[in-house]
Amino acid sequence: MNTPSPSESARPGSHRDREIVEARVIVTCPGRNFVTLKIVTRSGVYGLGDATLNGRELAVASYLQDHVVPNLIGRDAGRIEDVWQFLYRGAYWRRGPVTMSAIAAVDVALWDILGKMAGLPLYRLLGGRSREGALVYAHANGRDIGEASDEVGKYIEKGFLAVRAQCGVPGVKKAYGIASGGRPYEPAESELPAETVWNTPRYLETVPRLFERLRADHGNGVELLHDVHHRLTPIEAARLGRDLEPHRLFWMEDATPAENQTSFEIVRRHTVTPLAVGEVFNSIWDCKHLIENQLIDYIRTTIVHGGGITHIRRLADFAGLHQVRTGFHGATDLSPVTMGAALHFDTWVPNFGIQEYMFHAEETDAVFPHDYAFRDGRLHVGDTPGHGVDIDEALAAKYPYAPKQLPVARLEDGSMWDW
Ligand code: GCO
Ligand code: MG
Repeated sequence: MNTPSPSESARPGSHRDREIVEARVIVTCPGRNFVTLKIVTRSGVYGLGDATLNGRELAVASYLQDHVVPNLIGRDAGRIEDVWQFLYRGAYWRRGPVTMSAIAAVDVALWDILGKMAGLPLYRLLGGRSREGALVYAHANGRDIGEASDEVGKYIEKGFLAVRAQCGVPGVKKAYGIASGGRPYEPAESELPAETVWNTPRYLETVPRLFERLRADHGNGVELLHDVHHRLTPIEAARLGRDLEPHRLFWMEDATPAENQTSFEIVRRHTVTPLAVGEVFNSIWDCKHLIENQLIDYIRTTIVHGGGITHIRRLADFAGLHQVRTGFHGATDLSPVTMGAALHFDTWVPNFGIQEYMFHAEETDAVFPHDYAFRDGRLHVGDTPGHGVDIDEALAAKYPYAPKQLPVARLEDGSMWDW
């Protein structure tokens, strides 16, 4: 390790000022669980990173607390790339959602520190503004087609230019994406997973009718999206994509599980409905074949589960070479810290497509004060140095961790299926 010269340590932002003196993991549940890493430098400047992995939060908290934090103390917070390589290559065990979420938390906290020390918002560190705001899509859902259409109408009235639509499927109890009891949709609702039942034929009948109705009710001026949530086989996904073509979707998301990247060749061969995938990926290697063979149109892997800004920037650049655009995951289980960092990224990245935006609960927003704001169908970042999201630790301490897991899905005969 280099030892800074006395003159260097006297300058603000010198190595000694940047030395990491403390890193702590904050687990809180203001409406839902979040794991946050706070890294503090000798100068008192701190940075925040999100490490939330829905339903598996404590695995990442322990990975950070027990295995990463001891490695951070004494390091130079300005060596963002070296710290990334140290945590990725140096762990020997590479990739995976737990590891990559932990690395992301460190990486985002260090970029936040860099911005604060430089007095610059994150998007300026990345290369500056490419657009005035990030186009976002909201989530509309309803128990049936009529209710879903009314919900889409409400979002259009609020100024949204793009809306994801999901509706109940006759005969399917607890369809994906449908809110119950007038509350916003939040899938991780019980300590042990809720059991849901899936029926592919009923679903394939319903979804094209939903979008036919949405176009009839709302015209072509709004972008419409749909999330299949990994439920179909490749050939079923191909058929749905084809049936949806007349309704001009912005994208069909997670049409089939994507561990086997070549399965998207089947979907692509049969439909021109644009394809989005990747919210469960955590590395460029999960989508290399999909991108270089132009089997998808949008990559959804985002900062928190994909190794932070340092890795997602590489992924986005690689995607850009193949005309694949970003469409970052932005469900409520990604904390405002991820949303802030993602919006700075969206403001800069040349091959930006769209950003998902589900609103956080009021308690969440109170624990994580932030400066991004919705205006005219887009989210706009502020000019606060760093990513612009803070944490109220005293308030966070009032919301203890509450274990919750995501649901599982079974077919009607009891076989496990993909949720
Ligand atoms: C989306 C996602 C979410 C996930 C959730 C899991 O497109 O927003 O599919 O709804 O199910 O993030 O934790
Ligand atoms: Mg999704």
